Amino acid sequence: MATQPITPELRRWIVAQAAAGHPPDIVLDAMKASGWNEAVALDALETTMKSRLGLASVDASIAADAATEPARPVPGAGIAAGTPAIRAADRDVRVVMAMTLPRVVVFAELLSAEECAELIALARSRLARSETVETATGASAVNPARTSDGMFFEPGEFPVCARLEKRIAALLGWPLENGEGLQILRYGPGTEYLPHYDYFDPDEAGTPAILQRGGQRVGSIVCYLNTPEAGGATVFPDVGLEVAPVRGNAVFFSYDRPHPATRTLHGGAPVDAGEKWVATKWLREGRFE
Ligand code: PD2
Ligand code: ZN
Repeated sequence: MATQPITPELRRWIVAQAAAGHPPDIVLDAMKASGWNEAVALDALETTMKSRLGLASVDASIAADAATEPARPVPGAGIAAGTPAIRAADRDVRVVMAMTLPRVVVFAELLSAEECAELIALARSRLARSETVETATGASAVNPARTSDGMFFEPGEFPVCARLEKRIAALLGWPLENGEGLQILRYGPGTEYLPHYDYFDPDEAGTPAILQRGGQRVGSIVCYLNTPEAGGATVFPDVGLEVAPVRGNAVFFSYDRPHPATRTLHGGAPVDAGEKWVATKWLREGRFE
């Protein structure tokens, strides 16, 4: 197929048509009417819209489907590797690595060793087999994909929770009120969390009820409370990324729409030896109360 350069003027025109609400087939017809070859016009249209959506490297059909969901503002948008340390309320936090698609940032020293131990001690007596929100019904249920034990703290339930929540809010520039309570998970040897998305599937019947409280999840931060003897990485299979679980560190990822185009499929790899403890905080687009 012949390629034709997409001039800034053409790009602006295509984006303006989309912004005015004209569907892609109408824009394509207009381009053909002004002399464009259909295949070349389609290519220009797709390339422009994907790049506009920040989806330049995802498959065209996935990008088109993703565009049916509006992009939402996300936490931590301005964070880049190379920033030496970020003052997050009461603590300096370092950026170990940052990437754009999926949007993932790894932080070092978000928690002190004492804070990790305190969260584990407070959670231990309240552990039960992990439940996840069933989007089909909106209720909590034991999920066979997740073989860890877990519990939730209420937001601000203990001073250590409140301190970490304030720190995360400052680090990511996201309102404290938009955060769910901290979830603590304990994985034993051989246990894992199979790959999943943290957002609520818009096609599931129970999702509208879940969204009434705070709207969609737009970000997750998984904080490592210990360093397992072996295994237990947080994995992003779409992009072959593995994040090592190191006590006090955290992996943050955001998703501006509830769609696989965000490439935020992720899981907890099996723990090969020892235990793995994490504290996960999910961030909603609105107030979670
Ligand atoms: O423990 C993890 O690495 C992990 C992996 C995937 C935690 C979560 N998801 C989660 O809490 O959502
Ligand atoms: Zn998850």
